[in-house]
Amino acid sequence: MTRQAKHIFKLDPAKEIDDSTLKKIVNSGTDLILVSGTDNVTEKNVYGLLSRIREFDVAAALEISHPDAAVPGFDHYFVPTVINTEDVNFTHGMLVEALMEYHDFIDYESISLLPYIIMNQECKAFKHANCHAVCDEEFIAMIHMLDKLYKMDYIYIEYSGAFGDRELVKEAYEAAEHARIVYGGGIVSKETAKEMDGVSDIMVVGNIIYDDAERALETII
Ligand code: 1GP
Repeated sequence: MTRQAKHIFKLDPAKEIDDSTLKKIVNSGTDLILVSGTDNVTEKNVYGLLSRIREFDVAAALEISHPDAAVPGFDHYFVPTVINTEDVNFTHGMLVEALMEYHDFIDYESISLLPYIIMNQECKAFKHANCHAVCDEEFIAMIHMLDKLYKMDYIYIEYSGAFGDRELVKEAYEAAEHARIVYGGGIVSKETAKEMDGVSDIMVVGNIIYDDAERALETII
């Protein structure tokens, strides 16, 4: 289901969204609603958002930032892993800990690992996950590693809050033979969506939903 997706709206359970905006976003024709956030994600606000999304006919996935906020009822689950972190906890440390506790309850068929290369040094996640800046050569090596050695289904190139380096994203897109290239960051209009459309498999749109929902709708091209 999600491997075929082209466009994803990312909703943060800790942010307010009114009913009419939510209705427009979920009925927009997007392929997937991804519920995901960094701060203040709780079982209560994830469940609250899921029940509102479930009033409409759209696929919904949860990115599990903390096992305590893993809520049943989504169509799919993503577990993030950060590739350019300096801290092993963000690659697999927290994940191993979670599996020690929850392995018996997990339906592995409905979970995908989502490896992130976080490129925007100013974004919250870069600092939160103790990332290091990646040069172009290292970036492409990471793409080959994730695609050909780890054989990941997805590689998430994260520029959250900023529009990325299109040429570099294009190199990744051309280098990946198996993984779907997921691009996120600074898609705020039809023009920016069109620019990244030809160089990525899946486009993720976040902040603009909260800043200007009408423009967010234009990103579906
Ligand atoms: C954030 O990649 C997503 O995790 C989307 O980025 O908020 O900049 O659209 P924006």
